[in-house]
Amino acid sequence: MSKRYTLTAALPYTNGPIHIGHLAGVYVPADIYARYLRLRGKEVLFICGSDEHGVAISMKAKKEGITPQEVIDTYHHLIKDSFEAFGISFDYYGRTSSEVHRETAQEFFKQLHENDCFETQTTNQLYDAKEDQFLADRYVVGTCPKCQHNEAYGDQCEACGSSLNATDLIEPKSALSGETPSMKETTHWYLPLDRYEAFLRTWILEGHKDDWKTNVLGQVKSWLDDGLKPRAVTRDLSWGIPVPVPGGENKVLYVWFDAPIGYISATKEWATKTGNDWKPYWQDNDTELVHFIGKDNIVFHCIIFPAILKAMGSYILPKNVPANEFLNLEGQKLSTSKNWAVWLHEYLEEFPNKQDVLRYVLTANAPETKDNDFTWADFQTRNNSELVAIFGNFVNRVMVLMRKYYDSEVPTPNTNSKEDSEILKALSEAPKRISDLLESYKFRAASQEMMQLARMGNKYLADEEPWKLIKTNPERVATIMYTAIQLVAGLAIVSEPFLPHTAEKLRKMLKLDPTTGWENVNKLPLILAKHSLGEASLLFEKIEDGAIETQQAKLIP
Ligand code: B3M
Ligand code: ZN
Repeated sequence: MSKRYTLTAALPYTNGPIHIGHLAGVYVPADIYARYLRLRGKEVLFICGSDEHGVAISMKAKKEGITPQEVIDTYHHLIKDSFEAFGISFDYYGRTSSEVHRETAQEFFKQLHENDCFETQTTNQLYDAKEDQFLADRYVVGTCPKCQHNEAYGDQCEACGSSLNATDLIEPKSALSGETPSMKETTHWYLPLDRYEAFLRTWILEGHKDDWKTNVLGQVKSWLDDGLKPRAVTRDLSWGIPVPVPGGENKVLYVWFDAPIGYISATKEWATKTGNDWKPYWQDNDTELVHFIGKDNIVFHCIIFPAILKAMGSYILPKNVPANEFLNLEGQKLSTSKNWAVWLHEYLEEFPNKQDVLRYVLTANAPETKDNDFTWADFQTRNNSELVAIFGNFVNRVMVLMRKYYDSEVPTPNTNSKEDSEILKALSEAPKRISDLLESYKFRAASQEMMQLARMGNKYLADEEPWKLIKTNPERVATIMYTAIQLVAGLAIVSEPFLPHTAEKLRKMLKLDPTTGWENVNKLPLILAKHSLGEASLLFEKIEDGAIETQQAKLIP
């Protein structure tokens, strides 16, 4: 394992709230990984923040008749609060409207400019004369030349996922005025991606062919096989970071040039705040950089940003980019504009204190290798039949019996039976199995290993029936309950990455020594005889049909 980890999660655009698709694809897996590494005692810096530039923001402002600043202030706070509520444990949550970020992004641009890492090109671009505005990215819609979808944007077609140039669109229309644009000449800086083709091929397709996800390798390969072209890194817009070189007047940096640099500026801000040095997190070869993103961001994190980092010279490259596929909702694509979504801030109002339930459902059914579906029925089943009936039930039974038989003081065990030894062996081997899965970004399978421990505990109690033996063989019951409480303590530790709120409650209930960590689980016991346990509290509760029907009804347009 590496010395230090810099983990980044895609910076959400602050043009709207976030929904379960974001959580499932990016933030929950990133948080599981961060929490796991911290539990292993690693040095981890987990970075995110708001992506506050780009056309998405100015369009939203225009639509609502407010300023871009008002848009970003509203959503920055809403999104940040949602993340906090779900226990996404960022070490720092920045924003790309900050001064440090402007400076950092401009420094990158200036250095690349000085080192002749850019080309300039003067071309005809789509122009909306009525609005006196060049049309790029989301300012222009039209028909996708690849799949004929008629609502493709000037930067990307959401139907087929192709990345586009505004001038590629068939029958383009201005998203501002609805007019057919004219052409007007303009000059921009381009990053000549073609210069990096050989390097990218060797680094990713050869160097990472065994450890990167196949969906990521597949996209990278198809980009490289198509041949990389120079990509404009400036825009004729007013909302963004000013281009800091002569000729850059009235131009700003392309949002995808500045946004990933946001990870670095956020690290700088964190370092200043905590009295640390930011450089090792980005420039030391002993640091493992991992970008958590959704599949629509692969090209930016595997091709464009690495090309920028490489051109800068002193930066490390990502060790992995475990991009996820998309989550659908009740069989349909999540859509902000069609309001087909489960918004996190609304979920929190309707299911207060059930953050871990959603985290669990989204992990157990994560879109890791293919698009996956979230349904409210599945949400209910996972809650009622797994979290309540297996995890919660096991913990509760142990706590109740401990109190009833021993006034919550852990009994001294007698000789282990074959069954007890098997349980302890399985428990001590679980961390390794879970670690191996987590370290290969198989979070779904890892969550099921965790649940399997609770399942095993339930079966153990059902087979041993301590409630029947207590009168006739109390010595045996002491051993059973001692064994069972080890399993509960093991769950308190290994469940933390997945169910952080629950794990915290469990630790309190058990009065677990706070230094007890991942490594202790394979050096049992976790709890000694005579240890006094705390009060049991409810971990999960059943979700009734009515609550599910309310959610399903909300989705009917
Ligand atoms: N804001 C796009 C997105 O939310 C973008 C990610 C930036 S990561 C540097 O899909
Ligand atoms: Zn398309």
